[in-house]
Amino acid sequence: MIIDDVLKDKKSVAIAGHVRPDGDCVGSCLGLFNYIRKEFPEIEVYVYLDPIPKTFGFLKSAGNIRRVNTYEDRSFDLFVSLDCGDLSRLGDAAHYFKKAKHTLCVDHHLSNDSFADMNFVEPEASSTCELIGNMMRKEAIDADIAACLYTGMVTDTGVFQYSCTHRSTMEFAGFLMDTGIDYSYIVDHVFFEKSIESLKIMGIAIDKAKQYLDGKVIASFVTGEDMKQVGAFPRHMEGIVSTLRSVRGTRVAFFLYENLDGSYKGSARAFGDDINLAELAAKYGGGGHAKAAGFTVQGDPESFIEKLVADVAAIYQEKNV
Ligand SMILES: [Mn+2]
Repeated sequence: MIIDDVLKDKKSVAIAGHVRPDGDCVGSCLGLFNYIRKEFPEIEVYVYLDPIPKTFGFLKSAGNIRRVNTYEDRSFDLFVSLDCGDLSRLGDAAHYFKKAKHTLCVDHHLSNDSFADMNFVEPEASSTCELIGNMMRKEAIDADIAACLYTGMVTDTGVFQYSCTHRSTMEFAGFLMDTGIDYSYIVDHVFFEKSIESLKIMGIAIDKAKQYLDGKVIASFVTGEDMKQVGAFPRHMEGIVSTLRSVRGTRVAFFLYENLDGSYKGSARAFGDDINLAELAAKYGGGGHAKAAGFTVQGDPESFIEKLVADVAAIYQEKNV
């Protein structure tokens, strides 16, 4: 699919991604927004996202991101949903999706149910940024667009480390490097750099971590009280589950933190192929990828962790792991 073919007869376009936008979501949305502005200046284009992490504020047009006005009764010629596995994860932007004349979904979530008119869903792809980037006319990709796309590729692949990284990923990243982006800065700024609050809440999470099933599973959680103690907010939780996963011998890591309403947001990471976390997360109303998934649960986090460990134990018993 070539994006120019989809755009050429459109007068108005809305772009949106999933709630609590991450690097791939922000990068793909802003990458496409900047591309349309450059290549199709006659199109009226808007990008709608929840407030983005400050980290991504350096990307071009980050200041142009809008919030949805659910009272506004307008119908875009095209609505592009990026990096979003289902309609509910679009949040308020679903309002414009439902009213749009045409809808396009570009995504790499395993759980994506192809909810648009046109769907380009590749669960094997490293990132939505790689997918949308490959739909663009190569010659039109300048350093501003490339920085957006590179950001999403870096964050979704853990700096080209996870198994979703393919030869095509490296080749496309190499192409983006040639546009003149400051790739060292991007990697450090969007992946490694942390706030002191992030490190402190990670310290608490690591301290509370417990191992199960002979160390194959590791899990931890932090309460709202823990977060208050170090001034941490949900945006400071990035990277904790991957750090837990890095403990030697770990096959699956779980991390939960308390939301303002008392529910818990959980994330899971797997190493190896013996478990499909997207399926496990779906059991609790969540979703994601085989090796990285998320969910939201009610109740006591410790007993929920026991449940997750029992699920993993059952899968391992069945598979003889
Ligand atoms: Mn993604």
